[in-house]
Amino acid sequence: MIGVPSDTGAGHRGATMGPEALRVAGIAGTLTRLGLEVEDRGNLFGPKNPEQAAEGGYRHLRENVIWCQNIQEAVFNEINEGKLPIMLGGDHAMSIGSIAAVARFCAARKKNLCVIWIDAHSDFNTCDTSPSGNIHGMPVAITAGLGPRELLSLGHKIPMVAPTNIYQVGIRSVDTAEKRLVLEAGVKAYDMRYIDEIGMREVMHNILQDVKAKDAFIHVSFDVDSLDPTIAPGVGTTIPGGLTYREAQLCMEMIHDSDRMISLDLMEINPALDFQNSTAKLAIELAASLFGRQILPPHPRKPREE
Ligand SMILES: [Mn+2]
Repeated sequence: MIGVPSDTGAGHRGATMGPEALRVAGIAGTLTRLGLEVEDRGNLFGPKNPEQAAEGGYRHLRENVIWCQNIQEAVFNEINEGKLPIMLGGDHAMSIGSIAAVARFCAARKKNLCVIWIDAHSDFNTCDTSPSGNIHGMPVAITAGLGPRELLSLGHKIPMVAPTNIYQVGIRSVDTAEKRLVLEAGVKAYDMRYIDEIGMREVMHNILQDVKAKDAFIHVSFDVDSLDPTIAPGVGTTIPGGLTYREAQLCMEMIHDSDRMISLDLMEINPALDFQNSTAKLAIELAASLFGRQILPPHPRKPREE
């Protein structure tokens, strides 16, 4: 576990407290009880939030670059030693750093990488489409090759990940100009209507079949704002109509069953907006499923085929 106490990419302050909220809610104990060996590397250091307005279309570009460089280095070192890095966020711009590291790792091993991006937002803005300039609305575009040179160059190549290897789950808020970019890039976005109509099981089945066909590793980038705000109030950008508790659990359980996850981001937990740390606690419940916690052992008539 690598704590990343940054909110330099966000519009609201407070995600800086996310890593500690996850620790206080007991993430290490929960994972240890699943039989995992857990090491907490503490928090990375990075620039403070200068609370400046956007410059040239970006807020805090320089600060975000430094944070993401530090993350890239730390995550790469861990994954290269055979560990499974978990980034405790922190705002979602920080995933540019973790994905840069994981993509580099996969490229060196000639393995494909797929990213499962669980989020209310597409996070596919550029400086031309973003209404705010907040970089946490841009990380998918940047990993897919659209964005400022300073952040693109953190990757081993441009794009870090082929857009068609990015799968989004839970989407329900896409800015007007951003929609065209998402469609043009070929990102596989499963929005809430899609989930409503065909169900989480079918969505995840489709995604994981695709990943299997590519024989890829999976990086999971989980923004807690994907969850319905009634169960996850502690986020800066609540959007109604999000994933239910069971939809989110099934998503995580199925990713675990694929046995392909090599790294995880737990992002955008904002204790300043939370109620009794409930959002961090919920994130840990979901992380437990990602790491194999099961309600019961697989049923003999299991509907859990790959
Ligand atoms: Mn996000």
